[in-house]
Amino acid sequence: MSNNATSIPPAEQQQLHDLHAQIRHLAQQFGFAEMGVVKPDLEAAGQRLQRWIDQGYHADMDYMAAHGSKRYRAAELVPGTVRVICLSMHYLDPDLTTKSCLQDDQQAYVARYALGRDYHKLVRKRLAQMAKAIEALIGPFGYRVFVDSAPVMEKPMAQQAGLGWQGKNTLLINRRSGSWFVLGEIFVDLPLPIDQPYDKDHCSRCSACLDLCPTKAFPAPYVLDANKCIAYLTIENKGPIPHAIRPLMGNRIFGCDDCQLACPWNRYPQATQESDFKPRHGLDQATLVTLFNWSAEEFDQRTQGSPIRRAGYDGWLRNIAVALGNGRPNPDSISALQARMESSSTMVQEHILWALQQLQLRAQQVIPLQPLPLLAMDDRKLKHLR
Ligand code: B12
Ligand code: SF4
Ligand code: SF4
Repeated sequence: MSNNATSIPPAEQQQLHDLHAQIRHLAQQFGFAEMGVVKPDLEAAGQRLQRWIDQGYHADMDYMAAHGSKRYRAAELVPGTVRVICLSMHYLDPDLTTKSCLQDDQQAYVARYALGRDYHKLVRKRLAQMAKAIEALIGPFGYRVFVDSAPVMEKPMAQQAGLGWQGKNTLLINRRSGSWFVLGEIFVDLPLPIDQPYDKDHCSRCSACLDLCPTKAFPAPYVLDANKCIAYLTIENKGPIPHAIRPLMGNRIFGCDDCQLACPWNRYPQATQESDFKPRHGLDQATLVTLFNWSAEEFDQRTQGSPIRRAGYDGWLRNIAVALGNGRPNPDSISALQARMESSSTMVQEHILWALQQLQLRAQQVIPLQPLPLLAMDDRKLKHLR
């Protein structure tokens, strides 16, 4: 840790040092796994972001290009900011059966972060409580809390705060606990001592995430093309899913975790302490047909406070139709798809038709079940996954 604020009198420096220690303690109390303070300098990350956008890798996420330099200059986003407190919270429920879910073509796979309560809500609440607790220690100060709720480059910022390194899968990874966590920040006007950046990269010669991504969405290590990423296509994308990608999605209906499941740093993941991340409505065990049969009202009611709401009902049906089309041709799937045909939007109808066609071709043994690259991985490397 360094003070990096030589103009501050020594007595005040000591107070800030003590405050830093108190904030670390508060972070633990509020359920955060890691905490680090940074005076962000994201100019290099900002340049890479611009290259990424210029190459069109942000797909239709116009908001990624909309805020210019605010995304990598903290003081432009929140004037007066001199430090950012970066925090991480684990979300993986240790009771989940992930491998067996991916292996079962009749079951729905929902990204592990999205099975319970929306992390944006939970983390933002904790950040606000933590800022209030700091206020109780030192009196009023300037702050704003964010959790993917503003144009902030959260991963490079957290790397500079010492929370981990950005792996070849582009996610922030912590050497002790892997990558099953989300990030949040408190922008403050306090000249707190800063933590050391995490300058090591433990990816080394590994390329498991790149090799096992089902859609080959990484044009190069450390660079993701969202146009090909199942997480983008099932969550952010409002339009149709490209035909070439559909057969590669397996049963993933909301988000994708393969590039984390493949990562050796996730072999001993830290479990979440939050009951809010426990699966709701049996989403971890649900069949595709059950979820496809949810009415618009059921979708609305069951996704309250859940990140799944972001896909919208049409997106939800679109995604599940594709997953049904990737499975074995059984009578339940076929009749569920047929039953939805008339009442659905043109976009969903097109996906239903595609799915029915796939099932027919599979019934005629013209096309096989598509093997998932992750599940072809050496069993010894997957033995930590249930
Ligand atoms: C846009 C976005 C997406 C997009 C694009 C993802 C991406 N990699 O950019 C989509 C929809 C695909 C997505 C998917 C997911 N996301 Co997302 N997403 C974001 C968001 C909003 C912005 C990320 C961003 O700035 N992308 C722009 C690109 C340019 O940035 P970058 O990937 O960091 O790129 C860097 C590297 O390429 C690097 N680089 C380039 N060349 C080189 C070379 C070397 C040698 C090195 C070292 C680096 C390097 O420089 C770039 C800039 O630093 C953040 C929240 C936020 N506000 O930051 C969440 C966030 C990254 N997502 C998150 C999660 C959990 C996911 C999913 C796991 C969800 C899921 N299970 O489906 C997947 C994972 C997919 C993946 N492998 O990234 C978490 C990640 C937590 C973590 N441990 O890292 C975040 C931080 C949200 C949060 N608050 O916790 N996401
Ligand atoms: S989330 Fe899935 S599709 Fe996207 S990069 Fe990772 S493995 Fe590939
Ligand atoms: S799978 Fe290997 S290359 Fe990919 S992020 Fe993990 S350690 Fe790095």
